[in-house]
Amino acid sequence: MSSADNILILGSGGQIGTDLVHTLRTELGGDRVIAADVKDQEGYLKESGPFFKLDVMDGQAIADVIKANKVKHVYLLAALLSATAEQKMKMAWKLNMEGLFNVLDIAKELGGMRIFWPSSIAVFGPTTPRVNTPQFTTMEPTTVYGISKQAGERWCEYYFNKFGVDVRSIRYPGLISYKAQPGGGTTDYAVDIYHQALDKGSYNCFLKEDTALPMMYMPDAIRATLELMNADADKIKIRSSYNLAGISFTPREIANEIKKHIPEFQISYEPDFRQAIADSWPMSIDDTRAQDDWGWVPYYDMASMTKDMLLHLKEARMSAEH
Ligand code: AKB
Repeated sequence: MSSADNILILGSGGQIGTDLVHTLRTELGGDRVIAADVKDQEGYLKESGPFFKLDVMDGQAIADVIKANKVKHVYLLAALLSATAEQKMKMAWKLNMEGLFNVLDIAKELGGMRIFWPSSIAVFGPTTPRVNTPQFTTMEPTTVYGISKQAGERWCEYYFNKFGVDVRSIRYPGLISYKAQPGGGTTDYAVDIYHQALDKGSYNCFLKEDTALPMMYMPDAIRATLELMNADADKIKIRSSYNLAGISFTPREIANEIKKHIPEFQISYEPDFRQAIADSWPMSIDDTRAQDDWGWVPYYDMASMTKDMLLHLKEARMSAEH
């Protein structure tokens, strides 16, 4: 991508988008990073660079922005996550698939573009080996979200093989961040627990205490995303989506880590429908292919993530008070 070319981030108001826009605008300058979201935004996203109110279902509007702004890289982050998708089945399928088709078709038509599309550990299901889940294995997802992500992976690979679309993807684990809250996921508890620990000193978890899930701190996830997008095309051997591992932990383990900083913190457990989703997903991930192909190495463990999360959330609360 030359310095005259620009980047478009669709779904920029969400959990990943908020951090990605921030990192890219800091690195490249505000003007080159176009933020877009179906909802109008306030503050940083609008003030630090161009912003468009865009629906990913509107392929023509996306194509117009891409053509008018010399966009070469597109990050398609708009999606309904696992818990919401179970409640809004048809809408989740439509949004998660049509948005992807719109962007892949634009890339196919215009040529010379690079697309990032997020997949998820939700592509795996109850028949998948749950510990150290391999890159290539049985994949029979039982959630609406997982089915849409698995189908999306097949389409990404198809568009690469048939039409040469340079599409790249990561199977994100649960993502933990302090800038923006996630919405509608099964792994969301691992963000909320930090907020509630600071605000109330207690947390009522919707998963059982021993439910291990793959997770990752957002700075690692953003770095992985940019390393994948900036890698030479010949290094990207997998065009469906890469397994990516960070940290695996249970609600009890993260609560114990928080207690090291907030000794009075209490956790209780009241599993709901999200328990069945979590039970169908891996407990840990083997990401050897990401390590070998484009050099992936995670930095954060549970202790360093917890220290950093609490520091930033405390700072945000202090600056909100003043
Ligand atoms: C979710 O919980 O739905 C997401 C995911 C693992 O993709 N965070």
